[in-house]
Amino acid sequence: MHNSGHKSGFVNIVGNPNVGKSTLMNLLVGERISIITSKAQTTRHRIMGIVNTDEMQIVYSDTPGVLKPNYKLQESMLGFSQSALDDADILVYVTDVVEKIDKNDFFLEKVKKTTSPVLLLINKIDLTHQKELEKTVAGWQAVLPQAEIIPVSATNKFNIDYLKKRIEALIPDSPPYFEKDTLTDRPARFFVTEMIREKILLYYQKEIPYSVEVAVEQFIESADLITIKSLIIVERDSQKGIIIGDQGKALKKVGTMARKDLEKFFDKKIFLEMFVRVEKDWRNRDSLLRKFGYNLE
Ligand SMILES: Nc1nc2c(ncn2[C@@H]2O[C@H](COP(=O)(O)OP(=O)(O)OP(=O)(O)O)[C@@H](O)[C@H]2O)c(=O)[nH]1
Ligand SMILES: [Mg+2]
Repeated sequence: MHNSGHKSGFVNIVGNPNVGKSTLMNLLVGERISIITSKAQTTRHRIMGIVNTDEMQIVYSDTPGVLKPNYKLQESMLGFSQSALDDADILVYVTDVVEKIDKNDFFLEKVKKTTSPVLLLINKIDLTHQKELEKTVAGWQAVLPQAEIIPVSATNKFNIDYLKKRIEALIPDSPPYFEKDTLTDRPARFFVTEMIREKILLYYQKEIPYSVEVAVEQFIESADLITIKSLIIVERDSQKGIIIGDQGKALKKVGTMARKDLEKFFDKKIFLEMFVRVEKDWRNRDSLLRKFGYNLE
């Protein structure tokens, strides 16, 4: 392959939890790659979404919100976010209009040291006023002078076209990194686990969603039907009861919501079976974390 006139690069989206990274990712890629909920720590992996045209291939990465790890799962999540600092051709640092600038100083220090161009997105400007926003912009300008600050609203799609233009202008000359028809680095099964996890985040309260992992045991695709056997893993017996609910009603509801989404995503009929299993303290167990796709140092 020759690279005359072709541009390609990694655009890595990082920032604190809940600022709208995944919402922006999906807008930029134009597909529902990442799950989005109002709860912090929705994204747990680094997920790539790839935009291809004849002259360009942009490889976007969505990452988990940055946090101080309390257990091994979160150590792996932070590792994914930090890895995105190292290989970025363009770093997209996302904050929002409510977040304090000094939240997670340790990560910001690393952002300051990157040599790649930094686009600092102030998201959710639909929630603020011009005067407030000017103050926020000035505050960030002082902290990250090298960054180009772009106020946006992902939900209102405000300034997104401008953002895309800036990204396209900054993408370096390079041959493509992936085949030109690739949309993501993740297999179909991954999106199944994510869509089920999204419903669990939406449907259950407090600690439950954070104690849950989803695995796909079986994924059989035929011409018009996909048969899926999935496993919901929890940490304690009491959580298993809550997930299943009175007479299995809660799990049934989650299953129905997930199936509908999966049918839209795959454009096929879905037969979805769900089982719940207790794996004590899985969030701290190396062997299980590896099995679920979390890298450990
Ligand atoms: N008002 C408003 N809400 C937004 C905007 N963008 C995202 N949100 C909401 O913010 C919440 C978090 O969005 P996500 O995209 O999941 O945030 P994230 O940064 O990926 O979060 P983690 O994966 O937990 O780190 C969701 O409820 C979104 O609907 C915006 O421009 N304005
Ligand atoms: Mg996210």
